Amino acid sequence: MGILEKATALDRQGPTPIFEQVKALLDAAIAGGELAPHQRIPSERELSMVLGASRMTIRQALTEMTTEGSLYTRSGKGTYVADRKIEQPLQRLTSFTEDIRSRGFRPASRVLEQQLMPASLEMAEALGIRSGAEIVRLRRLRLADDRPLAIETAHLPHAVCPGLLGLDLSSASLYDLLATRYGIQLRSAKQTIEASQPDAEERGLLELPPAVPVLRIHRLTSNDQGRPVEFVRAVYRGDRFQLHVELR
Ligand code: 16G
Repeated sequence: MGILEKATALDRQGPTPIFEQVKALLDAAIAGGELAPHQRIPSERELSMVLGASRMTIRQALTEMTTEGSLYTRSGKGTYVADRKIEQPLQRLTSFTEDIRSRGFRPASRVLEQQLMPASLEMAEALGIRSGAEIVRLRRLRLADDRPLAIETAHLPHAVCPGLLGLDLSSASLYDLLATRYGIQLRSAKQTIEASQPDAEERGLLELPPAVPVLRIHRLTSNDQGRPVEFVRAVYRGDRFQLHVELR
């Protein structure tokens, strides 16, 4: 049964506010695939008529869903279903490839830059190597189902992964290569996350609609002996990415 035939599903006597019930109906239609990403949803007027709720109630539901990121509006054109968000679990150390696959998307990368270079003072301090020591710098645009999601710039001491740049980094997972080629067991990471505005290049690469912010994530990842192995600066699309953590 479609969303537009669910008028009877609203419970007018119960304790749940009507706008919450409208949200739940729309959420269920999105989760069930009846409303697909980028599909236009029925207008406020149509929803109000079919569901038998006031336009104000419908508007409240749509506004909240827009703020929460499950819908977006295009001025003068209506309200649309947003892309599903991709979650990164924060309890476990996972790779981009794992995160994307576990959400049912196909991961891929476009290598934007790869080079050997001397470690700057900042990089050397982060990685616990001497300044000027050779590091691998790998900048990749990370894609989920061919749509850009993040730009990640990783820095690794070349001594721990000699010859890394000779490998195909556009299809492989960096973490898989570190494990299988170099026997590196990544054990822990320190990560900082902040909201930010993208610069023009980032906006272009990420194909960001106007006014969408990004998450800047820095990660220092260490091996099973506690030695830093990678320092990453990443920029994730704020509208497609969610960080999840369970607090006890
Ligand atoms: C994650 C990591 C990144 C790492 C990458 C490896 C963040 C926030 N997270 O995206 O540090 O380099 O996974 O992914 O930067 P891969 O194994 O798929 O190449």
